[in-house]
Amino acid sequence: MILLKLGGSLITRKEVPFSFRHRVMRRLASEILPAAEREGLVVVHGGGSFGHPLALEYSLHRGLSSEHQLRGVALTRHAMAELNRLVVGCLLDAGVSAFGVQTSAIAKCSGGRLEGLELSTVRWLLKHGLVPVLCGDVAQDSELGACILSGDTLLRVLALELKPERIVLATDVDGVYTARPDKPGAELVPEITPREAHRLKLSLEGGDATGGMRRKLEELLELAKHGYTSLIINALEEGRLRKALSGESVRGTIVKR
Ligand code: IP8
Repeated sequence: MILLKLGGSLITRKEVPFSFRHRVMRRLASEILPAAEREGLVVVHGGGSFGHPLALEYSLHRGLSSEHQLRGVALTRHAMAELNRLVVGCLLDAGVSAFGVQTSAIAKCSGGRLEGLELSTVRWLLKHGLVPVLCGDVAQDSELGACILSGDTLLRVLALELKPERIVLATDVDGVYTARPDKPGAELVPEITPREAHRLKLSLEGGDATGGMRRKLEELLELAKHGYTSLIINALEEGRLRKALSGESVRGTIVKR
């Protein structure tokens, strides 16, 4: 089984609120189809310019402290439902039997940490060869009232539960860099292990409501400690996602034990 995360900055234009990259997602869907036909597949996608602007505007990543934020909770859920519908639509058009699963209906958090994930629907879909499509979402939180659950955290917990053979994070950059990728001298780090991670001088972008590349790497390093290897790739490069999903070696960052 393969676990695939489609980054929010890959499938949306991050700088333009609510702008879905239809053409990119249609191509990604056609690259995903062979993997979906060959083996089990679970897709998680991020919030991009649908979830993050609202989460930040209503400070949902800090939990609930005022009534005014309730509208933000509802609007963020609505935005993520819309993005999920668009992703699932492209996958269906490409021939993938995709099935949107509402993350906020199956996740329980506490203090911003994901504590429980009710996976019977996901297991049922996988058993019958359907492709569950989950997303980062606003979620119930027993301490904070509500929180923003990142698709990267969701990916880590799904991996520990579903034990995939392959984990691929498709983003809009080639992988983890030693400095901001647009800075002169920035180099792609081809492989990172938990042991070496603290020695690498990485300058990682935080920035959005859930911590950007830094959060991504932390979650993957945690998975590496459990023996899972994952691969971060730039899926804006045509054909790279298809190759990564079939296990071919491609440019990117491998995070492993
Ligand atoms: O983009 C965040 O998911 P991520 C989801 O995977 C929301 O961190 C609602 C902002």
